[in-house]
Amino acid sequence: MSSPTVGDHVVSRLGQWGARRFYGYPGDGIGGVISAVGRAVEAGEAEFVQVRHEETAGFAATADVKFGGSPLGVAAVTSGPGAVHLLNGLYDAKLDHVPVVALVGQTATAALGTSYYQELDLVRLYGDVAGEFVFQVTKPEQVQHAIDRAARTALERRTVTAVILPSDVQDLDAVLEVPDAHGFTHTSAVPGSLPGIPRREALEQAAELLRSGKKVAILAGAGALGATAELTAVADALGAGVAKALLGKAVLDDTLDWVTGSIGLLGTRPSYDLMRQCDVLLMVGTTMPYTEYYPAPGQARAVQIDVDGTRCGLRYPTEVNLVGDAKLTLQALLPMLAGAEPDPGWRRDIARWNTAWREWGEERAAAKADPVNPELVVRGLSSRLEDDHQIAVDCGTATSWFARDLDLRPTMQASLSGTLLSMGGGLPYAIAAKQAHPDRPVLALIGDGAMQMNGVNELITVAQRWRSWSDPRFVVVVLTNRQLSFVAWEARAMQGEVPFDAAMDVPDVPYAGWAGLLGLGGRRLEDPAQIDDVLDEAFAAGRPYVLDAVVDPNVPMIPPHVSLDQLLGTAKSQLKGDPAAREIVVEGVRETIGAAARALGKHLPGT
Ligand SMILES: Cc1ncc(C[n+]2csc(CCOP(=O)(O)OP(=O)(O)O)c2C)c(N)n1
Ligand SMILES: [Mg+2]
Repeated sequence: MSSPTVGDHVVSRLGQWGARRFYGYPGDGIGGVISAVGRAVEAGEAEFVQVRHEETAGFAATADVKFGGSPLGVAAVTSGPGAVHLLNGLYDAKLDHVPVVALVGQTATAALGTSYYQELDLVRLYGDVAGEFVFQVTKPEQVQHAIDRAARTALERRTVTAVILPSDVQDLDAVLEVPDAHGFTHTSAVPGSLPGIPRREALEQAAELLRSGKKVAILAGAGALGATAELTAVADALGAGVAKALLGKAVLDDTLDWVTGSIGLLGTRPSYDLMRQCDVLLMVGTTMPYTEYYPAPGQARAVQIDVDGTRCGLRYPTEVNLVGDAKLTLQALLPMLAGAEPDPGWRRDIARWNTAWREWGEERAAAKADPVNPELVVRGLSSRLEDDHQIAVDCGTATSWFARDLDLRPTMQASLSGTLLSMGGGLPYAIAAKQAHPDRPVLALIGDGAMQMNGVNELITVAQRWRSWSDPRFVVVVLTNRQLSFVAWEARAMQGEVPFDAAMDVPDVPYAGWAGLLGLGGRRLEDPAQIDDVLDEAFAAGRPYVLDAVVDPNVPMIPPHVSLDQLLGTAKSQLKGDPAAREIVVEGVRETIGAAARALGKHLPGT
């Protein structure tokens, strides 16, 4: 074998960090690295997942880590346009605190600075997204420390780092042994120890505060995933109710009567009440940004657990901040909580709110719609999910129905672009979930706008790869409402505006037909009477399946606390002659206002 190149060194050193799956797209700017990945694939030491667009490589590298596949995500893309395309996917990782290393090609060193074709100032361009560490390699001796530092920084800071590689440098002979001489650095590819337990005094202070609560609320986020048993034990010891941020939705079973489900604008009314009526708040692994869904400032005494101390006290004025691993910290707290005396009526109230919310959910889903009610479709998915299902969700009304209508359990995994809230992540996430665990079934829930943004393209990747998955079950549910419905609702509710058709309407595309052309299964659902039939067919299919559900864009997304302002905004837009007004009024008076009022009635304290 010829001597290893810089590209080979990059790949093998990342392998030492456990990063062996490369999502990407080739180009001459990254040619030397791609060839090296090819050699590693041949040797059984790496995997290359070709996607259809560099942005989706970024989403998939992020999701691979979120679904527990790779410890560290890697995206490899070419210079110029490839580098620009990748950015959005990398921002998804950065905002959701996922470690990802970007390998980005660059113009050859001799041409750098000449306004060469595809030449961009990548150190500057990546200076924000990879602000913790972005480095342009110009000599083979730098590879070891560049990769070690990129990997370590990404892992320790849970962020994005970038290594930029001019094309000629990638093909130079590797320097695997850095000289033992002045000016050379020798680095380690051994990860740091994992985060641990906070100091005992801080734990005792937190325990004392938590024990003082009569009505304790817990807010659990992505950082709590994997700590189901500990979270349950602490919640039981405190008689607490638990609400979940979107990225932490799988941590506790949605059907437990002390779990109020999702929180925030897309969340549940019981989560809102839980926060607004508690006297003590425990936040675990979350910085859920919608501050109006926390207790009012001054209402509750609060403790926060987070691996990153810089995120403590960011959303609520906490009194004790425990910096440590969620599972270990909860474990350490548990014995200190003995003697807590929660109000016995608190969990009863929570259970009652949950019952009322569930009844309302059933009413909403059963409401007549044209042609199919999206909530009915999503509710139909719940009963069909397997214990080991992996669920990927896109940004749109799908996010709302996922938050409210899909019942998850801790054996499942679910994720989305949670903080960047980018459209177009759903299918790349679903593909990454399969690459992470090819033996587990996958469900993707995607709006038609998002499907048109990245989904129709990435379905090609599904067609390209599915035969390599040991379990081929991969159901894509497209919510075809021929509209960017989420933003149409935002325009109505937040601005009191009439949605502007030319901006909001999206073309009708036969997604199931497209799946058929690609050799995948699929069917369009237009008749609500066929929901069960089509769902059964989709979940039993022995190959990926696109369920193209034609749903009503006018089924209202009602915020959990139905603010009067928002209802008035909706009414104002209708008065201005919203073309959907007639349907919204027909459905809306009965559903939006009628059902909201019924639910509110059931929730009023003391009723
Ligand atoms: C990349 C990107 N562009 C625009 C938005 C703003 N946005 C949020 S939801 C949404 C509509 C999504 O439409 P669709 O996928 O059809 O789902 P629907 O809401 O209709 O169910 C838009 C445009 C975004 N979040 N991300
Ligand atoms: Mg839509």
